[in-house]
Amino acid sequence: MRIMSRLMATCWLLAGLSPAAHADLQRFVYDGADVPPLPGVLVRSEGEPPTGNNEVDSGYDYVGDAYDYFLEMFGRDGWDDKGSPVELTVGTCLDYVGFSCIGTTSLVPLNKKAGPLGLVMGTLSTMDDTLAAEYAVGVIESSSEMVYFGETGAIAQGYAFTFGEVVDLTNGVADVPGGRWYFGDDVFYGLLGQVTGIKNFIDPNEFGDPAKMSDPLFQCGHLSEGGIYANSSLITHAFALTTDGGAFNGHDITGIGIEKAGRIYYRTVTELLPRTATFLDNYNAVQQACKDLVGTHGITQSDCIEVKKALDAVEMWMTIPCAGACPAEPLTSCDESAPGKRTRLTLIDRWTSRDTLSWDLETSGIPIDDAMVDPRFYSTQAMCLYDHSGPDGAAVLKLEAKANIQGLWKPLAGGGWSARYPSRLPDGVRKISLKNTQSGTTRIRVAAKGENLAMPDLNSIEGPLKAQLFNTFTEHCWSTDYDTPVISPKGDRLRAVEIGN
Ligand SMILES: [Ca+2]
Ligand SMILES: [Ca+2]
Ligand SMILES: [Ca+2]
Repeated sequence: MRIMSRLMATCWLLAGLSPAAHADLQRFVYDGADVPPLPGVLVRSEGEPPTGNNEVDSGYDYVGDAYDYFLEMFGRDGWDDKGSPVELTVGTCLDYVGFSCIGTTSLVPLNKKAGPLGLVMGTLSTMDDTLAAEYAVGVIESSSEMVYFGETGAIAQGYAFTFGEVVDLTNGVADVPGGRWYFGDDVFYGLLGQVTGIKNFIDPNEFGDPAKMSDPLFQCGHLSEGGIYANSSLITHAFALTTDGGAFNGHDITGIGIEKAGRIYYRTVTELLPRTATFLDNYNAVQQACKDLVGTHGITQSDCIEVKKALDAVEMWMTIPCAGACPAEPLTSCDESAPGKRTRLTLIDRWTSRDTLSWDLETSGIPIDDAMVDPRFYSTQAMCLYDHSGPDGAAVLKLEAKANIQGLWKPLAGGGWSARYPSRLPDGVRKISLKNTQSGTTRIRVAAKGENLAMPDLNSIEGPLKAQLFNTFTEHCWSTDYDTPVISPKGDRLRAVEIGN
């Protein structure tokens, strides 16, 4: 029936009250004290009077607030725009997913087929921003295909946080003084009597989150849940700067207000972002969304200039700084071609969209699952080519192609991993596989193509060529030295073959 799709594991608490009038909304609130199993005991259905239980009643109201925001601003018919109901479980311990009583989660129906959106709020964690963020997960999942891993996951999570706080700031339910742009603020004010939360949109560093792409706090390598939450602050920071304005990183931004900003970001996340969105895609898509909306709802060309400034301020255009860059010097002690096995490297330098790299290697090195860990959660593979065109024949990195979108990796039946990438990904990697063969060897294949593949001038290649694949997490590598690469007379094709010894 449902799958757990999101976990927002943090702690928060307490509640307020909000008005309610929601024509087609169907809410079912459950007391989760005795769960599992979900959803718990039904305690309040749509249209029924308050129960007197503060969490039940405020949760009921906050679902209404989230619903109303998306309805009133965008005409959205419920979380999935198909009028499907919302089942809210409050006051539960989420132990069934392995953590405590203080997380929240959103349960989107399997395959996003029509059905209730399940929102599960840990004990005392039912607040307007946290609940609206989980509701926004349903909105995002039902209207975009974004994978929830790595860079794309951080973007998706950033939008969920953003709309959680937008609902909080616009629902008419007063927040703690000074709580603007704090996520989870009501919870902690209740607990500690001071303004804090788990995220600060306008000052991400307060909670150890990066404020811009080049921030040392940007999380690399382990781009799993933790990295997704931290790096999502690029989205939330840009949104806060767009809304309120401010000076950051050399940019002076004039705020355009929360309504316009919300409209632009909503269009971006529901209409424009691709399945494997990068921060660069988001940089372009947010600006496109603004352009699309000029002339509506008071949005102007000059608003779009401020929107762009906020994106520039957080360096949204950059390639993530941790995408498994090739080392400046080639690695040593890599697995090499097995005796008698042929290994091939082909480079084609045509007009940009036809640039091609292909490399294969069969090695009797360590089994693949010892050489790398689950790439859906950890690491990047970087394909690196070095020649010897440096001073005194020193090695120079000539080509780098990274396979760094975790969500696209799939385990192979016989052990190992493969990933197929759509076109236009950074660095142009299209297909990569690392698998165990039946004869006990490991076969590596990398294929890259297209305008994003940074093909070097083949005529500039000097000396033996070294091809390496590098795993950024385990630092394991596979390598071949091609002593005699052959370059075509026109300089548009390089072929190199070696046989392992
Ligand atoms: Ca609040
Ligand atoms: Ca509020
Ligand atoms: Ca808040």
